[in-house]
Amino acid sequence: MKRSPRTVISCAVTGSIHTPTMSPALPVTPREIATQAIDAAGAGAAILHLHARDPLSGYPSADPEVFMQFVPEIAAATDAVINISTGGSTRMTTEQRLAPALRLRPEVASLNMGSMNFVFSGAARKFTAWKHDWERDYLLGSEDVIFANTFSQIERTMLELGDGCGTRFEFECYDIGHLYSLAHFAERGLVEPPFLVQGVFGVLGGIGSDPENLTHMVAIADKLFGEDYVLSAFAAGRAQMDFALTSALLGGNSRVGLEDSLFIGPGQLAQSNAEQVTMLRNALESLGRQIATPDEARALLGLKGRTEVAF
Ligand code: KMH
Ligand code: ZN
Repeated sequence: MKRSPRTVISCAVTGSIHTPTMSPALPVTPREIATQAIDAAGAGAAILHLHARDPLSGYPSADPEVFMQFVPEIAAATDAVINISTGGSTRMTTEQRLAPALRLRPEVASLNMGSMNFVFSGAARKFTAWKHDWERDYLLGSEDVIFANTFSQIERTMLELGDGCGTRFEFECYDIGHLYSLAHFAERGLVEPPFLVQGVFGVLGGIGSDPENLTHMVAIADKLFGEDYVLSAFAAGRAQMDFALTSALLGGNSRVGLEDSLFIGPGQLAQSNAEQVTMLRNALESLGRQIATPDEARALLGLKGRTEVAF
């Protein structure tokens, strides 16, 4: 592992797993996404991982024009690294998922390293009344959908977004096998180090949020990539803060955000993304760790710089 001298905190602001009824803090409109992203950067997030939503319904959106209603504002207000999702939602086509990043040409985009079940239906059984009529079926429907990330989709993303736009990737690895897939593409020369390996734990359909799985992922990544990778990790749900902290203490980096957990503690909804970033930052600093600036993240990851984007 290429150890990070100071911890790079990523914040994933809204995502496509949670729905508006599940938390009043979940940002939906461009205004809400921009405000919360800017506040998260102010709290110490060096990288902002961004999805979009339909401003009225809150349904996950891949419309580049919706992204353009908040990304330029965020970029004007912070020097944070903008990371545009190519995961979108599990209901989107490859074309839809790639469109925002191809339009915005960000410094970083996520790239999901394997097809899988990606189930987030649990919440559907916890609520009986919904703000929007799409929410319950969307959540339950995740039990009948494959999150498709074929090798040809991955290769296309590497060519069109990586080579074509100079965008580098947050490689989302939901299981140990995804590391070997990344190694395959690296061996073919389709991606260059340093690789930002984002360990994703606790997604139903992916590897579980047991700490042994994080140390095992690190052991295999060390074997496959040596100093050519930078670790980051997060867990969806209640283990979010544990994994963010553990990854940092292992010499890696951390991701938090309402995209993957709506909580700040057991049974306590977070009031904002910034609240999660602040909790993590305070915990790390209390242990003597320092937080990386956006430019330190750029240097660590070999990013192209914020003037080379299309927003
Ligand atoms: N919500 C995470 C479990 C992406 O946007 O490309 C996965 C994620 C993928 O953030
Ligand atoms: Zn995401």
